[in-house]
Amino acid sequence: MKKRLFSGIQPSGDVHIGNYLGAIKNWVNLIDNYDCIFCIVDYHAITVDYDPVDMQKRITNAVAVNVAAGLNPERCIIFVQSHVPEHTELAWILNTITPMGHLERMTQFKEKAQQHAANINAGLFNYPVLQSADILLYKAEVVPVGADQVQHIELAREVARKFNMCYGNVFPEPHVILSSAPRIMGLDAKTKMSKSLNNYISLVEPPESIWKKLSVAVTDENRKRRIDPGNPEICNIFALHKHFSTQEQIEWSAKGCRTAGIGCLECKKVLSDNIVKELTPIREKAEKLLNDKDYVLNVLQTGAKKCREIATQTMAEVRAKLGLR
Ligand code: AQP
Repeated sequence: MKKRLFSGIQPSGDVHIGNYLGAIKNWVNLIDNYDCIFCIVDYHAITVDYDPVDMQKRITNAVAVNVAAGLNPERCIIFVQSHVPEHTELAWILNTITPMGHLERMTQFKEKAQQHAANINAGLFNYPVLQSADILLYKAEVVPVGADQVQHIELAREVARKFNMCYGNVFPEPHVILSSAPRIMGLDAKTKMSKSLNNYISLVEPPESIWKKLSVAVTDENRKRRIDPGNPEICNIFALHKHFSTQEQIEWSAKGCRTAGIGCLECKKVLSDNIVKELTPIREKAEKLLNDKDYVLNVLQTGAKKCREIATQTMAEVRAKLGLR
């Protein structure tokens, strides 16, 4: 039997190349070796201010883009978190064994609390408990995520251990799988590329917009003039070259930067062309899927049905251990 894999993505905005390189590409590579479940985590996305009018469109887009990027629903489960009520039921139970101190240490909570100072709600604080429930509900053993989520998965491991210790063995302790690009920086080169910060290239970004964004993206800030040599190792454009360009182009870019043999714009143009080449089939496929009105609906209905079967079984076990029936 294959080990179970679980991972999620928030419908909190445009899926971007950080999500793609840090998570989605890895998911696609792992799909044959694991029993995979991928979740659009809408309950997580409502922990910050958002417009309810946009939510269903964001969910549909997230599904279409993920499928277009290679998550074939014939070979994995794709579903929406709120379609399976057991997620919140298990989260409540796990809340009762999760120490507040552990949640107070979570870096994402501290960052999001700063970013959303006018709405620091209990859901934002408890986000990692719901995430633990998402994973443990399916007894997933592996969780491929970007570096920003590692602390949350470690918490899920602790929560699983504590539950098993207090009430008896139910949950495996999940392990993180990182991609080769666990932290893609935004085009500002200062913060992680994020849906909620306007510092990204979306997976369905049109070619002219990719170039427009890249042409003003931050490079090695010490390289002020075309004739100044730069340091590729601290240049975010070079970091992106490593994921989209050929070995020859990567070497050309590093050498050209160090010797001032090429300008930043020239270097960005090659990167832009490569990103366009990789993203165009994804954008075109996503558009095609979105034109089929029932496609996403069917994928999500099938996914939710399969997930509910697993979730019902786990919750029966959990309730029995807790003496709740
Ligand atoms: N910049 C990134 N580099 C590498 N991996 C990343 N991931 C996110 N940003 C990067 C990984 O993508 C998966 C899905 O992320 P998410 O939607 O659950 O939420 P997030 O990590 O909070 O992503 P965003 O884009 O930053 O969303 P907002 O702005 O809404 O908070 C995860 O595996 C994540 O690690």
